[in-house]
Formats: sequence, structure tokens, C-alpha cells
Amino acid sequence: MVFSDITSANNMDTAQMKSVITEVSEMTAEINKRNLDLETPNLKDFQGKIASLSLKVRTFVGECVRLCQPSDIHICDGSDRELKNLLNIMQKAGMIEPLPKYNNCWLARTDPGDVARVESKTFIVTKDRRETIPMPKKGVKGLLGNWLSPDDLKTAIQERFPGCMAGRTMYVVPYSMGPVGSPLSKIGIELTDSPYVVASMRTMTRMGESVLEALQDNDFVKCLHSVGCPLPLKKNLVNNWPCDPERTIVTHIPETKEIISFGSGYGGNSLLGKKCFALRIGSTIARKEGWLAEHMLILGITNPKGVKKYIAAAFPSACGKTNLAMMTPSLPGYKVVCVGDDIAWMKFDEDGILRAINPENGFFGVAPGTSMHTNPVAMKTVLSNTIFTNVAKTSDGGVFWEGLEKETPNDVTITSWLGDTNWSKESGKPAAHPNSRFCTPAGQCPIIDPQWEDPKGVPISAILFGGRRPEGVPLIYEAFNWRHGVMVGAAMRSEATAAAEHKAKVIMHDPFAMRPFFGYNFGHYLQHWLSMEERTDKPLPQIFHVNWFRKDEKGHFIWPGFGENVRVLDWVLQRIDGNNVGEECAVGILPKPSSLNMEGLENQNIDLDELFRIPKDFWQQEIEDIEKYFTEQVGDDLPNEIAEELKKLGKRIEKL
Ligand code: GTP
Ligand code: SPV
Ligand code: MN
Repeated sequence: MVFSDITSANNMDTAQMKSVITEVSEMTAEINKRNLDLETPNLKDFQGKIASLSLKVRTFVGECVRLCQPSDIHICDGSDRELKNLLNIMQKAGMIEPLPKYNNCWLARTDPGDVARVESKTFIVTKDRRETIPMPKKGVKGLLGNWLSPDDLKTAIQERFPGCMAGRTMYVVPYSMGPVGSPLSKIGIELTDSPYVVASMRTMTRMGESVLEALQDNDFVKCLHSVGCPLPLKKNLVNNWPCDPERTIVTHIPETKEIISFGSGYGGNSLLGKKCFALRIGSTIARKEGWLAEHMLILGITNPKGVKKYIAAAFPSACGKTNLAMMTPSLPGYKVVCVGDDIAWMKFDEDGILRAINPENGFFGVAPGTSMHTNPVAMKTVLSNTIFTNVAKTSDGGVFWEGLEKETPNDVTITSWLGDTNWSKESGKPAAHPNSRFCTPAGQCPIIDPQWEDPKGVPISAILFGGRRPEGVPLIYEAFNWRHGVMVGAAMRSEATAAAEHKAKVIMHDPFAMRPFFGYNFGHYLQHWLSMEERTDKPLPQIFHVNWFRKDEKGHFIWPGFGENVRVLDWVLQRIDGNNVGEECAVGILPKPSSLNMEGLENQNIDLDELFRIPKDFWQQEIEDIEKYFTEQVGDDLPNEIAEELKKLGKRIEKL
């Protein structure tokens, strides 16, 4: 309702008038009135174009046109012709260039100031701060999300949006998270002035005409995005990439299901269906409706006996979700299929079984480290219809990034993501940005699960939590029960990565891999997870914690990872099957000696003792850190059950 019609703003009932949103609408109305007096584009010129839209969509578009003052408007139909046009526009503007080595693949190089999610500029707007974030201890900076008051949102919008699309086209992007028409799916409409966002949303979501048909007169998540560079430009663009990093802001209003983002054209800041909708707004809807919106991959795995199970796994950004979701198992007889690589919406069906859908339609995957050796499936997926962003290119029209050295012909020259045309390793700088990405259709994945678009979702048997833990954390352990598992998720930590603006290598708390993506108070989120036990009389998925990233004293990974991770999944399957392959230890249930299938790895000198060692001093420190984090960051909002579980862990560690 930030965008609600000026006239209808005067007709609201008292309850509504009291809500957060009313204040915001009034503000918008003010801005709009003012803008109408300015050089407002003639909405009448656009009437014909928006005539076929539902009243609700038309109202939303009308509001935003008045506010942003675009020079044209385009309703996206999702057709091939439309995409061709967009690519053409971007190529002419110098935003993308073709990669002739592949089929319909493109390279975008951004302003180096706009390369990742900006967590510090991402906000949830609620009247009451406590709804959004737990009250941190006095004098401590809250790390579980950023809150913005409705008043401050008003100001932020006022300072940025009036006239922000001048000279540009406003694209109306209708999209569905989840297969169009599925009862589990939800619809959003993103208004954006970035053709790059439109082309990417076409891959990452189901986008276009069919969505408007499915929407009819219903409500939708309202998303407004602008790169914040009205024409004529006030200063020159860098790499022809419009953005305004100094004034970037990404805001969410759960109460009215609105997302307003300004200043960045990149990834999670601008493809608003992904983190903003599917996780932040999604988690608030899920809480109300009794389900879970999580930062999780979904994979299907069939063992040599032909038994197929589905596993969901939450790892923080750049910690291995895409790789696990598409893994090529090294053990003979195993088959892995991919349902999704980043987000899972999980709901109980009428029989009480937890089922998951992948609300996305594509992969926005980390490029560096991806190769025929580590992830051949991803390499095959990206050979056509892919937009690469901030990777390096080769003189034969292909792509390059760290990890592709062995697969790149020797006689080509490499142009780095920064445009250094004669890049070499000796420069000491990476060829591709560490957060460079491919944006590619999920349907092209050679191991996409035939069930991946099943409107009912797939039944989840196990949930994995994990992160980058160079020290102390074993390759795998299982939680004793659901409640213990929720504590394990809450206690997750991981080395920072380039996916956001953090300094790498610091071990950060990242509960449930959701720290940047909670749409509401983390304490309430924990309560919601704990409540799952009461929502079904069927067994819940078993919970595990994995760590592919333990290192030796020289800093080398001691587990080969990637396709070899199937050995860990094999143990998970055995546990799901009820096999007697686990033994209780202080942190949870560990594999019994020799229950982890190591066939074929005999020559690799893998130090299993080290992989599973539970150092007492490390864990004492770990528990102390987690306790401090819970006390300082979650305080009164921490459910007792979680505090109790942590105490129990402490007692078990004492006995080591
Ligand atoms: P987001 O898209 O940011 O959410 O990342 P993600 O969780 O999907 O991570 P991804 O699978 O893209 O992996 C990130 C980086 O970790 C890549 O450089 C991978 O090569 C590397 N990686 C993934 N799996 C493993 C593993 O099992 N072992 C090791 N050593 N590295 C891995
Ligand atoms: C992540 O950071 O977890 C991503 C990339 O998947 S982004 O879309 O930028 O959020
Ligand atoms: Mn992700």
C-alpha cells in the first residue's frame, strides 16, 4: 500500500489507518501529488498499454509511474522475441557482450562498486522493531538483520524515488515463484528500469503472460526496483552499468508484502523474487501459514538398491549448495538429481509429510571453482542461454574464472572482469570476481529431477546444516532429535565469503544459513521451527550437520569434497533407513568406525580420525561463543528449549 491509489488512501477504515502502511501511503500520496505538478509523464499515454491489466496491477503500476516518471512502459510477456529485444538493447548500451563460443550466452560486467548483496543496506520495515529483530544486549550491535521504521522508509523513498526512472523504460515483470498455478506458488510483480533484471528474472522465475492469467484479480507481492540513474545522467557510468552504490537500499514491508529496492542492479539486491521475496517476505508468510521458507538446496538421491530419497540442505552463501545439488556421485550405483540449488519452500501435505518445492526457475550460481572436475553438471548447464556476470573472458569467445585453468586452451588471452585485456595469474589479482555468477535455466540442467516441477513438491527425509569450518567440526554428525537439530541450526557458523560485503575468512554466526534473509525476529523463527513437532504426527526429517571444509595445519582441505560427498549422503541414507551405523558422542551421532563408505579412496591418505575428531578445548570455546551470541543477540527472545539444548551440549563436552 505504499503504492496505493491516492484516492483510495482517503477511504480506508480506522484499523487500516492505524497500520504502518497507512502512514507510508499518505507519504506516497504526498510525493505523488507533488510529482503530478511536476513534469509528470502523461499517464494517459500509457493507458492503452496497461488497459489489459487487472485493477490491482494497474493501480500499482499507475502509482509507481507517477512516482518514478519513466519515459515508457513495457509489460513483459516472457516471449523469446522480447528477450531478444532486451539483449539487443543491453548490447547497444554496452552492458553485455556476446560469448560466441557458446549458444546465446552473454557476459555482463558491472560497476565494480556493485558486485554483491549489500547486507548493511538491507532492511525489514515494521512498526515495532522487536517484530523484525531480537533486542540485542545494551551496547551491542544487533547482527540479526536491520530494522527500519515506517517513517524512515518514507524518508528513504522520498529521497530516492521521485523521478528516478526519467528517460528510462519501466518494465512490468509478472512472475511466479513456483510452477505457475501450483497451490504452493506465489505471484509477484516487479517494476524495474533495468533490462538486465528483466532478462535475469525471465530465467530465475516463471515470468510473463501466463502469470498475469493465473493472477486474475488476486493480490501479489509488490516489488519496485530502480537502478537509480535517471537520464540525463548526472555522472558517467562505470562499465555502462547503471547503479548508485552510495544510495543503495533494499527494503521489505512484510505487513503489506512490498519490496522496494534502489541503487543496485546486482543479484539478490535486484532480482527481487529471490532473497527478498522467496526468503524474507516468504519466511513471514510461512510463519503465518505454518510452513518453512529456507535457504536450502533440494536434491534427490537413489541408492544402488533403487531407493530414492530427498534431502534439503542449508549452507550459507558460497558454501556449496549448488555443488551438492548437482553432484556427480563418485560411488558406483548412486544417482543424484537436482530439484533446486538455493531456496526451498517446505509445507506439510494432508498426510503430515513435509514436502518441498523449489520456488525458482534457474540457477544464479557462483562461477569461480566451478569446473568439469568439480561440477561437470553445472558446466554442461551453462553452455547455452546463460548470462555470466563479472567473469573473465577468453580471446576465443569463452569464459574464464579461477578453477578453469586446466580446461582453458593455452593459446588464448584472458580479459579479466575488470577489463584488463592481457590478464595473467602473475598479476596477483583474480581474473573473475570471487562473487561472479552464471544465471542459467534450471530446465537445462542434465540431472534436473523429473519431479522438480511437481506442484505437490517432493517429500523431505533429511535436512543438512553446514558451513565452512576449517577447525574442530566433524565431517558429519546427526542431531539426537528435532529439538537438538533446531539448536544445531541456530548455532551454525561459517567463514565469511564474497557473496556479501564481508571480509572473508572471519568465522561468522549464520544461523540456519538465514542470517541475511530472516524476514522476522530470529527468536520467533526458532519458536516456529520448534513448533513443527506439533504440526504433524508423522516423523519429521532427520537433521544432520556437515562440514566439507576442515583443514590441516598447512591450510589444505582434508576432505576431497564435491562428488566424494556422496559418501556422506550414503551414511545419511543409512541413518534414514534405521541402520545401526551411528554412535552417540558429545556433539551428536557420529558414524561408527568403518560405516562411512571409503571404497576407492584408499590411496588418498584421508585422515578419518582428524575428520571426526572432537577437540574438547575447541568445543568449549565454541559453546562459549554461541552462548554469548545467543545472550547478546537473541536475549529474551531465545526459546528456553534452545538454551537447554546448548546447556546439555556443554555438559556432554565437559565429560570428554
Ligand atoms: P550461493 O549461490 O552463494 O548460495 O552459494 P552456494 O552455497 O550454492 O555455493 P556453491 O556450490 O556455488 O560453492 C561455492 C564455492 O565453494 C565454489 O567455489 C565451490 O567450488 C566450492 N565448493 C563447493 N562444494 C565444495 C566441496 O565439497 N569442497 C570444497 N573444498 N569446495 C567446495
Ligand atoms: C546468495 O548470496 O546466497 C546468492 C546470490 O544466492 S544472491 O542472489 O546475490 O543473493
Ligand atoms: Mn544462495
